[in-house]
Amino acid sequence: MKRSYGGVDDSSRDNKIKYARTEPALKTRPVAVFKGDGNFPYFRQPTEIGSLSLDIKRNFHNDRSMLKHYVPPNDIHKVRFDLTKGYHNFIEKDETFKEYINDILKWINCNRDKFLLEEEKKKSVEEKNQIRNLHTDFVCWRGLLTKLLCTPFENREGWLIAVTLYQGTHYLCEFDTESRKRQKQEMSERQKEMAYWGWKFEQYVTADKPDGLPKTDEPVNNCEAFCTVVRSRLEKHSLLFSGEVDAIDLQAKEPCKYVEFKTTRQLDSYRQERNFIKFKLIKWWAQSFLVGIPTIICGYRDDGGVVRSLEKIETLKIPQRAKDERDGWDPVVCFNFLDKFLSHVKRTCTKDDSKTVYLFEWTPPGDITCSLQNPGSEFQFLPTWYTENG
Ligand code: 0WD
Ligand code: CA
Repeated sequence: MKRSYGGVDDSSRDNKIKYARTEPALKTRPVAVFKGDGNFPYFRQPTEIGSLSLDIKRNFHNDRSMLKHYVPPNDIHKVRFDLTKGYHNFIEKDETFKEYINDILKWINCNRDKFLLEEEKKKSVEEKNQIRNLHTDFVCWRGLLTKLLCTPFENREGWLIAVTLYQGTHYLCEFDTESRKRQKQEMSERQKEMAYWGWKFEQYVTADKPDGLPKTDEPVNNCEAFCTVVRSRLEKHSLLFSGEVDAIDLQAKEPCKYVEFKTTRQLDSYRQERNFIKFKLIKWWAQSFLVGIPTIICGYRDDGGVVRSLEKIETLKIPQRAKDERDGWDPVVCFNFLDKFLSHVKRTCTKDDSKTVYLFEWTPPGDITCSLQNPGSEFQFLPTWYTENG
């Protein structure tokens, strides 16, 4: 029999049921709540357990093929990088195709052995292939954790995070908020050009090989990517996440030789520097700190998109600059908040089912709410190729 979806009494159309159980909404303000005893919560140094590459067609490879090498200019204080160059040949990633966390799941499927416990490693190949438990509490992209860390100090952009508990692991996946969708649609030509500047900057300072030279006459693309996969722990929460890494600097003295590239407008006044520290450096710090990247290479540009100088910023020295500012941000608050949020997720998402989605929503400066989505909702993100063998 054909089902009617038009009838007024068909309640199954309403996929979204407000989560009305005992878990109250999680507060994000006042930030003093997340000061705790003032000490940093336990955060284990992230360790790289693998990596993945995405080629120009965004196809997954379980390797380091897309890793780039940092090629510093002769004089970092005096450069001339025209970031608008080649804008009309930009090969842009298809943003309409949503990738969810599929590439991380592909990496997990290629690296099941890395999740086995010591006693499980002794079992037969057949038995080992049956083991789906990752012995990991959370799996997500690093960008999602960056957003969570910045939440206590963020006043503009909210977020939408879908969570599915599957075989003991909480998988987290970000979705665009309505406001973000609107912003993307309404981007002006100037904004699109400025978004290109960041990608072009990377091309000016990288090569495919350690002794290679930058090829700045070739088209820039934002499809290729190299991502590190790391394991870490925050208090009671074991984490596996992956983040894009811009390049490696084989000359670096630090044990982690990865570097992050950023561009920003040159700072001309104290007010500009203050805003840079308050609103931009928090994001730069959170992003690089999460995967243990010690160095950020910052390109200072003018309004015409020409970089005139570079600066090496040490990730670990960033928080002190924030503390020196009047009502700056505090890394202790960021990490305590993340710990509290992950505990809240564990308390709230209790049904272990690959098709059940808990949707967490946040609009600053409000509370974090959660709604339970029924199977088949637009927020369901674990693919059957990942779940059907388990
Ligand atoms: O939730 C996320 N962050 C998702 C990321 C959801 C689904 C896919 N991805 C992809 C990104 O496109 C990227 O290739 O995963 C890869 C890395 O994720 P991430 O490291 O967790 O992302 P994030 O830390 O937010 O951004 C790191 C870099 C960006 O560098 P800048 O300097 O701009 O922070 O990843 C790149 C970009 O280089 N990136 C993107 N590249 C193409 N299209 C995009 C995008 N939409 N977003 C970030
Ligand atoms: Ca970057």
